[in-house]
Amino acid sequence: MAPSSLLSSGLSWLCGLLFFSSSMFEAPPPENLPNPMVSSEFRTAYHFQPSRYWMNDPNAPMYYKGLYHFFYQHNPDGPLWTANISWGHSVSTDLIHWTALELALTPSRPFDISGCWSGSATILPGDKPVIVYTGLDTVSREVQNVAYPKDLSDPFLRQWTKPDYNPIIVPFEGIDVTLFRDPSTAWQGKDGLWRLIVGTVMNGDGKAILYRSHDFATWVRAEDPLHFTNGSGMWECVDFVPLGEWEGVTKYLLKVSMYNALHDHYTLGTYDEERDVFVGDDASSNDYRMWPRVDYGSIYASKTFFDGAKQRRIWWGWSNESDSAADDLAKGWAGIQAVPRVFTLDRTDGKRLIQWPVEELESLRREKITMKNIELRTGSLVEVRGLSVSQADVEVEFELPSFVGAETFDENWIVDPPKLCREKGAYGNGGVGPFGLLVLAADSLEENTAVFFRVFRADQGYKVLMCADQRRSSKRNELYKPASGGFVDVDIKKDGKISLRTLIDHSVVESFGGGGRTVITSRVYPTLLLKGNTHVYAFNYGTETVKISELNAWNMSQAQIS
Ligand SMILES: *[C@@H]1O[C@H](CO)[C@@H](O)[C@H](O)[C@H]1NC(C)=O
Ligand SMILES: *[C@@H]1O[C@H](CO)[C@@H](O)[C@H](O)[C@H]1NC(C)=O
Ligand SMILES: *[C@@H]1O[C@H](CO)[C@@H](O)[C@H](O)[C@H]1NC(C)=O
Ligand SMILES: *[C@H]1O[C@@H](CO)[C@H](O)[C@@H](O)[C@@H]1NC(C)=O
Repeated sequence: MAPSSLLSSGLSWLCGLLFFSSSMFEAPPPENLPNPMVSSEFRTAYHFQPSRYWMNDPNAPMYYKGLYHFFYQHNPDGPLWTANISWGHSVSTDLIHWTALELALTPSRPFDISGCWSGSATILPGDKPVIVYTGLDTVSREVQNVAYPKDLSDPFLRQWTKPDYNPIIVPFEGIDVTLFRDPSTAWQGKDGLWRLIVGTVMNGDGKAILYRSHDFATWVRAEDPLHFTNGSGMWECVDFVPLGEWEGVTKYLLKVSMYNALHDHYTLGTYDEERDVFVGDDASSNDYRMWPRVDYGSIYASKTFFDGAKQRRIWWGWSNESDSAADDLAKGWAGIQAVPRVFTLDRTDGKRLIQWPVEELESLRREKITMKNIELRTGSLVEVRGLSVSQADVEVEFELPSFVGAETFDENWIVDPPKLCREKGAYGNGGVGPFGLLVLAADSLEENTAVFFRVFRADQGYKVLMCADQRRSSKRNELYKPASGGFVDVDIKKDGKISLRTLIDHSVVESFGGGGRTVITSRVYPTLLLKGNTHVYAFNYGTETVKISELNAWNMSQAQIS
């Protein structure tokens, strides 16, 4: 949830309207062209979105009695964010095809009358789900509430009851009552007490405030937060979960949505159950600027849940539009979810998160297109033929036979990979790379989204930069078209190769580099989509030859997301 930034985007929409109306007096447009954004071509085919209107944060995902439940922040009255948000609700048997149900939570009681904001689900013993969510009360304080299913025999869990004893947690002395939200899934300690965390900020330091309860109704604040970092600003949508075992120790993931930058970051460590605190693996856990991002593109307010059916941890994340509020009003919808991803601990050294689309997504793949042993000399541009669609899944492995021409890395670049992507770009001036894919590309390449790698020689080994450059993604200038990027934590010299998987879905380009070590999601609106054909190309504009050992690509079917 990101109220003030959303409000300010509403404001810029107003300014846009004013500007537009005054300029109309001087130069009336020659014809009444419809807004191109209203085209259904920009709606997604296999990424989750409601049939219409606004969506933001994923809420309370869970697996219950054979069904996956997905809730989301939703404005049921329009395509813009408003304070009095409700919870949309859909169910699925496979995380791909969804059935929409009625709203699960709507503002209705004094403790949530101004909005039902984000929250999480916990499955209590006896297979009883409970939701804890943030309500905006009559004076817009952020308080935490519980809701229980009205009828446990209904597998769809259509109706939810809010007990009269709500709220269960209210803002405490010393914090801003409007910066205290997004309760996590609860977990039970060895002492039998339930625990959950809520995000806040105190004197500029982001904190995950810990609460304990014996009955899920009465909650007591712990003296110390589970974790905090100096100077990070407000923490939203905190997620604290076991990720996997490494050398007999359970590694925990702490994910925070950093409200100042509107980016999701994470750090890994262990859980000291005696002191009830998170202990970072190294000093970087205490410096939020060192935390890797979950996704280096347009993703925010993400959340995981444990899938008991397949014993895996699944992640959901919101991807907002890169157009304007005026465009959203015209097209009548805004916001999608990234493809659900499986979260695992890197099995090579236990040091990082690995993300990969749920295997169920592969059920949408159609006939396979394969290319093998293709040499990409400098300047090569090779089309992936048979993939002239806006719905595709492309997996490619690049082999790097030589590192001789690698550019020298300047250590100052480490802090700002997007800047490096912007300055170096996709189309030349390389050594080892730039190489990668141009997707949603026009014949003439005047529109394309470039997803690529560049390899640099640093003092200690090589650095791999992964970028998704949206700057040429659309001819429309008024769109948000950043170059996004992050480093890929791999030993590229030892591996001698690197993989890239890119999911293309109309207005989404979601890319997994180095087997899911670095992920970038972009929202793009190519005007050529409205004319039909789009292409996928593999390219290499570095001086060193790169080889595609194998490329597999599929057209993707449409998922049913009603
Ligand atoms: C809040 O929601 C109600 C019901 O959906 C709607 O009628 C009303 O206009 C909304 N108010 C605001 C301030 O958005
Ligand atoms: C955070 O800041 C406080 C006060 O400036 C300081 O005492 C403390 O050591 C800092 N903590 C970390 C983890 O940097
Ligand atoms: C993928 O879809 C496009 C457009 O419908 C079609 O032209 C192409 O033949 C399909 N490719 C394969 C491999 O089926
Ligand atoms: C998504 O939209 C872009 C372009 O308007 C903004 O720059 C981002 O801040 C915004 N992200 C969120 C989480 O609202």
